[in-house]
Amino acid sequence: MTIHVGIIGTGFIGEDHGRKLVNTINGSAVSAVSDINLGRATEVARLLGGARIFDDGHELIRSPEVDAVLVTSTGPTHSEFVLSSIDAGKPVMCEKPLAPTTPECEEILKAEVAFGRRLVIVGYMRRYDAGYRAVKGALESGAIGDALVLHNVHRNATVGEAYTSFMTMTDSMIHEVDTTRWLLGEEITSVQVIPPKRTPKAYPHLQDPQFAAFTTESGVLSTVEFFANCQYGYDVRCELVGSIGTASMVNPTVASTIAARTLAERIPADWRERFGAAYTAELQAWITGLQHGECVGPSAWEGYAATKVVEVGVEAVKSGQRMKIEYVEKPALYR
Ligand code: NAD
Ligand code: ISE
Repeated sequence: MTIHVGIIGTGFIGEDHGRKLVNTINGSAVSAVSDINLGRATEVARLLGGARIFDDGHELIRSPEVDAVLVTSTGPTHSEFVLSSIDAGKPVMCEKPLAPTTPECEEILKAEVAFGRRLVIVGYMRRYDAGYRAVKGALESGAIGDALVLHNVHRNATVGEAYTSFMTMTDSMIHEVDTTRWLLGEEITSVQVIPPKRTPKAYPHLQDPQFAAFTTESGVLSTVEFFANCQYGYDVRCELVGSIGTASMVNPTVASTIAARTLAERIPADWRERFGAAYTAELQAWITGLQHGECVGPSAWEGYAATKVVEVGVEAVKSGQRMKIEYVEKPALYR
């Protein structure tokens, strides 16, 4: 059975996911696209082999040509399209964040609970990355003992002028929030943000790098160094320190050359290169799940929890204080 996907938002990641759904993933086709930028929608529809173009994302969701919805538009538009998909009873994969605010996420939780079964997954693709899975495997096997400290590194080569110090939390560190929760299997209970010395390579309004410390229910400390303008490439990895050992991963080498008695390793340029295989695995798991009537991927609860932490994280950026995090009660659907 082929799952016909409709994509709302045909920017960078909409196009990237669309290409995978058409060329790489087994069991999927892209039947429809929508973007407020019609020129962009037209270009991507052509690249994807002639998907139908809808002026309005809600019309795309209601179309009988669409079995499942992929929301890859900008964050503030996510909740309306996820809610509309639930209303239509259609499975929906939403890129991070589920929504930028917790009231929007809570509305999605309520709508899905009222619907009675899971339809929503959120694009936290690192859960499908080989390195992160190996670190989780080491913890679960007992090889490193009890988790004590998680060190995370997240570096982008450069960011544009529109990128703000709050976005270090809401756009970038939100991934470490999700990986911390998923690796350790616990909720985050506090966040503190400490600004290090600034790089001269950032726009003056941006605190860069940014350093955060999260604590979890059992007291594990998870630190994140996020560096938006590290210049040298895209570098994302972590080390989990346990009571009898540690598990760590490398930023995968894209290619290496040996010449003039020098070994040079090329590292990824950006998230598309670094996490290409993880995006493919995430999309394949979603599509295969749908073929079997299952909703496979991080749930709307995971989306809510990540947004909750970064919402408090933004307050922690402002205050410099350690801020406590409290959640709404977890509905039975997600337990
Ligand atoms: P982008 O700006 O390249 O693309 C967003 C697209 O959405 C644009 O083409 C825009 O015109 C369109 N859009 C905006 N409002 C719309 C609406 N109401 N209806 C239809 N289309 C609309 O951004 P991007 O980098 O592709 O990011 C998109 C989303 O994916 C963001 O939420 C971002 O956080 C997420 N993202 C995730 C990862 C990841 O690693 N998982 C990486 C990059 C981006
Ligand atoms: C981007 O939106 C992503 O999600 C990338 O994975 C992340 O590395 C980057 O910092 C974000 O801007």
